[in-house]
Amino acid sequence: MNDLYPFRVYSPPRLPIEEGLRRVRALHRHLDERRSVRLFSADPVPAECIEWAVRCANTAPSGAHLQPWKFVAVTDAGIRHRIREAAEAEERQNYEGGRLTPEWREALAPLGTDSDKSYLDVVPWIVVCFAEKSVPTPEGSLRKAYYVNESVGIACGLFIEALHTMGLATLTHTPNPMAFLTEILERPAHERPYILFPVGYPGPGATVPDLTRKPLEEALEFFPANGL
Ligand code: IYR
Repeated sequence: MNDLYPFRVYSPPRLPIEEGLRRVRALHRHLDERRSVRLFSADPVPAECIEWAVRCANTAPSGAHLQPWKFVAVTDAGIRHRIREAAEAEERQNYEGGRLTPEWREALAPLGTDSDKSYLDVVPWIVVCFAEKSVPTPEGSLRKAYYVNESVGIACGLFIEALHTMGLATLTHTPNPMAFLTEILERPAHERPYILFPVGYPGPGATVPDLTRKPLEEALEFFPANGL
C-alpha cells in the first residue's frame, strides 16, 4: 500500500473456458487479417480515430507504470511533406548509398521495398511514437523510466491493433536514423523517435506480399515437451 496508488479490488468475471476460446478464435481471425500496406488512400480519417487508437495504446503495461510513450499525430500536408523528404533522404542512403548490409538487402528483397516513401504525402495522418527515456514529473523535473523499449513496443502493438479494428491500415516505418523527426516535430531531448506510422485506409489496388505466418509449432514450445 502507498499513498500514490491506493489498491482496489480487481475481479473481472471468470469466463467459461468455451466462451474464452470462442472469443480468442474470433480475435485471432481478426488479427490474422491485418497486413502492413505501402499504398494508402488519401481519404480523410477523423482525428477521433487517432484519439481512440492512442487511448488503446495508452492502456499498455509499462515499467513502474511510467507510461514512457508520446504519440505525435500530424495531418498538415506541409509537415507531412517535410517528413517525407527527410525520410527519403535517409532511405536513399540506406538503399542506394550502401548503408544497408548486403545481408539486410537480401532479407528485404522479397518485400520489394525501396527509398520511395510517397505514401507519406498521401496518407491523412502520420503518427510518430516517441519513447521517453525519462518522463516528466508533475513538479516539472524528469525521472528515469524503466523497460522503455518493452513498454513502448507493447503500446505500439495495441495502437496497431486499434487501427486495424477501425478498418485502418498502417506500416511500422523506421527510417533509421530518425533524428529528423525530433527536429521537425520539435520534440524535447528526453524523447527518442521510436516508430513512424502512416495511417489511412488501404489505397485502391493496394497489394501485399502473399505471406504466411510461421506455424504455431515454430512460435510456441511447451517445456518440458511431454509435460502437459
Ligand atoms: N527502413 C527501410 C528499410 C526497411 C527495413 C526493414 I527490417 C523492413 O522490414 C522494411 C524496410 C524502409 O522503410 O524502407
